[in-house]
Amino acid sequence: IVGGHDVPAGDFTFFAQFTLGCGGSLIASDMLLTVAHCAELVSNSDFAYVGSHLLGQGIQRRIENTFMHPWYNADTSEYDFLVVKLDAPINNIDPVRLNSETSRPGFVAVDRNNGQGNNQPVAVEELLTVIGFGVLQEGDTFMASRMQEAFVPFIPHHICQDWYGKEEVDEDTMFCAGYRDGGTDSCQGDSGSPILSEDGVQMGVVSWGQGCARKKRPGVYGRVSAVLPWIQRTVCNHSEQAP
Ligand code: 4AZ
Repeated sequence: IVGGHDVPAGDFTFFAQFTLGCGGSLIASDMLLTVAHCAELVSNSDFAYVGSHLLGQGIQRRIENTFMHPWYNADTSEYDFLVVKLDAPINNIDPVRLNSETSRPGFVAVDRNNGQGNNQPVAVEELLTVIGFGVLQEGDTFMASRMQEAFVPFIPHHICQDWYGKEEVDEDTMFCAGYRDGGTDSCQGDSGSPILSEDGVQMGVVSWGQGCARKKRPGVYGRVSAVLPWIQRTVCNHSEQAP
């Protein structure tokens, strides 16, 4: 994460780290969500660590199996999702809630006049929170030793696509978040980490971007609502603890 700050101990306990890098989130007691482009690294990791804001700490579980989204396209990054089955459940940490609203992330109405005058509420881009142990600057070698969080606004698809130009941003399966002038972003090592709404619902997964925190090159996130039925089916079919 570039341009973020340390996460307080005890926040985001559903966060999962893999030994070799990449992040994820606890979505059922024995299931994690991450990205398909981390599949090899996840499979080769000795452990997933869950529940700690410190690198290489937390509850340890082994990776028992991985389930890649069947429509994952490594060339376009469409459907960049991977569900991971752990060898044993984690019963004392609440899983994250996953977003089901296809209209989100998007815009939230905010009354800019503080309810005093006649002004109508205006639509502003939803402010999202991305977390992870990825590098603190593009080109850095070492992961962050403490979990970082950064606030990044949702970016409408037509604007993000205009900024990225020839590079395709698929609106159905991705969304962008960040600032026109950069400065705050996810970065290398954050892949698979969750991006959350203000009320703590997971809206996306860190998927790709051109560099980190560059002007007009915001982070691109896998859109959770696009694949929620697949996630729920996969958890239901493979979790030994499904509700
Ligand atoms: C990466 O290499 C990576 N700025 C992750 C996120 C972003 C760029 C690169 C988004 O894992």
